[in-house]
Amino acid sequence: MITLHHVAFSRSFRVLWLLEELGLEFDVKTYSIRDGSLRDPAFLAISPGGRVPALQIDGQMLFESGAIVQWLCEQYPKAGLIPGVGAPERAAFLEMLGFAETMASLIENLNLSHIFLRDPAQASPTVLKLTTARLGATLAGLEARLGAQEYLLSTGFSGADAMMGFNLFAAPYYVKMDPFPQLRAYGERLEARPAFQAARARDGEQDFYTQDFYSIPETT
Ligand SMILES: N[C@@H](CCC(=O)N[C@@H](CS)C(=O)NCC(=O)O)C(=O)O
Repeated sequence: MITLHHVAFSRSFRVLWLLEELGLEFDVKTYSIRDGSLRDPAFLAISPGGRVPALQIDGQMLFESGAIVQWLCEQYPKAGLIPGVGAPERAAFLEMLGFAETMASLIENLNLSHIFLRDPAQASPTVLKLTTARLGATLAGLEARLGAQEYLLSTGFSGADAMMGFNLFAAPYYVKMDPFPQLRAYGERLEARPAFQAARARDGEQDFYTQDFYSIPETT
């Protein structure tokens, strides 16, 4: 019995998608980010920071998307979604798990400032500008790193793509993707995967972004 604790269009999508890639059967328990349910003591007992994803599997409860992605890929080695210890691209896989969170933490800060602050006008335009530039720099770095490669690893699709891929669907709310043609093509490649489509069908509708793009407010 596998249960994913999930918020629509959040980092728990990474695990939802990976579970589909692995062809596993699982239940999804969906939460709202706004109604306090992630701060309920019952949920905090599952995920101490009150964050999703959390995954109940084989009698264990796991949290942190990077750890869950690595654990699942290692638990189901026949799927070939992780280079083994000593394999040439093992380090690149681990780097990409971490880099995905470097990028996601910038998106999270922008979400907090633009969307979740009670009065978004209170957000510092200087900090917004800096955070947006830092997000753009991570995208530029990823664009250069990916080059003409189809997926993050030269060996093909891996758990690192499920980890990173989610960011590419959230970053465009804050950064124009025109300067990143490789990332746009990569995002389309990811979206075309049957497991991605199956995960999208189970994801649910996000209820926090109300605009297609959030600009940095003008400083006076
Ligand atoms: N590093 C954690 C971050 C998880 C995280 O912050 N998830 C967000 C959704 S994207 C969340 O649960 N936010 C709820 C909150 O901050 O209250 C991971 O990768 O699992």
